[in-house]
Amino acid sequence: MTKWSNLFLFVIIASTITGLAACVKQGKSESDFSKHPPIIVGYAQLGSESAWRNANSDSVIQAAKKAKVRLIFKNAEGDQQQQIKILHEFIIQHVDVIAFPPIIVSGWDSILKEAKNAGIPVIISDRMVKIKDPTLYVSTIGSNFKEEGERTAKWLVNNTKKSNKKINILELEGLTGSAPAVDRKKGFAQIISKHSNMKIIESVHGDFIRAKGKNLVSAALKKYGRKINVIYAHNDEMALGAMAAIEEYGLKPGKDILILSIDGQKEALQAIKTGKLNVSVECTPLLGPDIIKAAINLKSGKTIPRKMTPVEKIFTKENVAKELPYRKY
Ligand code: GYE
Repeated sequence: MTKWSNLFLFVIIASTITGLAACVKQGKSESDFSKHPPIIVGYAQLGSESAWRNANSDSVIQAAKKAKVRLIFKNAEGDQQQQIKILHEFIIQHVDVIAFPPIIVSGWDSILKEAKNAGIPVIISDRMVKIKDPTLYVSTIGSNFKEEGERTAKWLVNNTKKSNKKINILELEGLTGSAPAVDRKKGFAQIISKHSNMKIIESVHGDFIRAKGKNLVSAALKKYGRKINVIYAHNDEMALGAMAAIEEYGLKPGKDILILSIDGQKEALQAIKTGKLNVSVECTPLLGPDIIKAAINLKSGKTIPRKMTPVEKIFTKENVAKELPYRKY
C-alpha cells in the first residue's frame, strides 16, 4: 500500500468510528427522550409582579425544554378571570397535564371541575387553593407559607430578646386573598402574639409590588415617623421598596428600622450584604423541574406525591456572602 492509500484508509476508518460514535450518542439521547411518552403541559402563570415570579416562569420553561416536554405557557398578568380563561383554553385543547399557581385561594371550583370531567390532571404549584372537593387536583408543589411567617417572626424574637423594649411593627401584606399573604400573616402573628412588647401597629396591602411597598412606607412614615421600629414585608420586592422610602425619609433601613422579608432574591441578598435588609426567609421559585417531572410521571401512569414542599434556607448577614455568588435571580 502506498503512503496515500494508507492515509485514505485511516481517514475512512476514523470517520466511520466518529460517525458510529455520533449515532450511539444520538441514539442514547433519543432513547432518553422516548423514556417518556409525548406530552403536552399547559402552565397558566399568574403574572409578572416580581423577580420571584419571573424566575418561576423561567424555571418552568427551562425544565420543559430540558426534558423535551411540549409546554404551552400563558401568562394571566395579574387577572384571575384571565387565568381561568387560559385554563379553559387548555381544557379545550385537551393538554395532557395542567399546572398553575392560583393567584388567590378562592374561585376555582367550577374550572377545576371542568378539568376533572375532561380527564385532565391538575397540579397546583406555588400558591394554594381553597376548594370543597380536594379530588379536583392531584398534587400541590410549593412552599409552606405559614412556616415562612413563623420563621421570620422567630428571627425577630431571637434578635431582639436582649432588650425588652416596645417594638412597633408595620406589616406590608401581599395580594389580599392569596395563599402567601394569608399564611405569612398568620404564621408571623402567631409568634408575635406571644411577646407582649411586640405590636403590629398597622397592616397595609402592597400586593407583592415594589412601587406599592415604597408608597405605603412613605405614607406610614409621615403618619408614625420614628415610632416604626420594624417593617415585616411579605416579599422582597416590597421590602426593597420600603428600603428606598426609608432612605428618602432620611433614616437608615436595617439600622433605624429593621426590615424582615421573605423570598431570598438576589437583590435582597445584596441588600443584606450592605446592611439595609436584616433577614430574608427563602421561598424558592425554582419549581419547574418538580412540576415537569410530576407531569411526566402522571402521563406515564405513575402516582405522584399529594404534596411536595421544597427545603429552604434563611438568609442573614452571617451567611449571605457565601450564598450570593450562586444566586441567579
Ligand atoms: O413570595 C412573591 C410573588 O407566590 C410565593 O409571589 C409566591 C409569591 C412570592 O410575587 O414575591
